[in-house]
Amino acid sequence: MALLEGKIGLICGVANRHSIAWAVAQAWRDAGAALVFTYQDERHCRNVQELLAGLPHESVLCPCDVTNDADIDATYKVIAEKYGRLDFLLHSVAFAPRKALEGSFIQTSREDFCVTHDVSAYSLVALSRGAVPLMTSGGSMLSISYYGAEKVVPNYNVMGPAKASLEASVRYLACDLGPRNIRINCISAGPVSTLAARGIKGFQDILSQHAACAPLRRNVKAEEVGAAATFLVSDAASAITGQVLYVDCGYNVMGV
Ligand code: 0WE
Repeated sequence: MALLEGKIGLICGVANRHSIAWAVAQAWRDAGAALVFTYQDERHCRNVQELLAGLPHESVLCPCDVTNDADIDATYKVIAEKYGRLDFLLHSVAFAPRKALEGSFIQTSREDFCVTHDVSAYSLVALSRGAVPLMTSGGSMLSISYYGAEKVVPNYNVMGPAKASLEASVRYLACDLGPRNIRINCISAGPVSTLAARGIKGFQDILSQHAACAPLRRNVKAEEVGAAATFLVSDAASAITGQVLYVDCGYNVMGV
């Protein structure tokens, strides 16, 4: 039997076929899960619809701006009505205003700091709280982080503190959710060439530097994040919660 056969997963954060969320969705689907997808706004709706058209089974699609509590409630209402329960949640959402990802961190405005933390970190707290009533027989949640949470990566700027907040939130959520047999972890992924990443000045240099320095001497493939995501939500990881799992070709262990 496939690893996730008969399970139901919610995927937040697919923008297009390059998204890490899409790689995770394909891995979970291949492992037998039924999936519900959210999309950010009308601009992303068509993209996600087109991707889902290529899937063998019908998937549910809900609009959900993660900064809007009513959208989050509506998403869980759809899941409650269609399936009556939920087994997994993927949070693969981040945003910082472009101008905050250039120049120096010290120049970050209050507004840009708040928006970045709201979209990239608080949204995990809101989404996980909404999922709890549906995870009646335990469950597993997963978010995606990056090394900039713990070390300074030039231009990652306010996203660094936001990912640090995300990782700390995973630990605090693990404590709150553990008694219900709900696990939550995150994957710290090496740089992947997604829509969000391509918009960044010097991203190609980041990719080459990563490949040159990582022990495996290459970059991470989105499918490798998907494979680790499948492991983390499966019963094979039943005693793992509150963790950051590095899927980065070993980059984080290097000193120089
Ligand atoms: O978390 C990320 C990307 C996050 C991101 C990217 C953008 C680009 C376009 C958040 N918000 C925006 N807003 C935009 O307007 N990564 C791990 C990829 C990434 O982003 C970087 C990196 C890496 C790696 C930004 C600067 C330096 C390195």
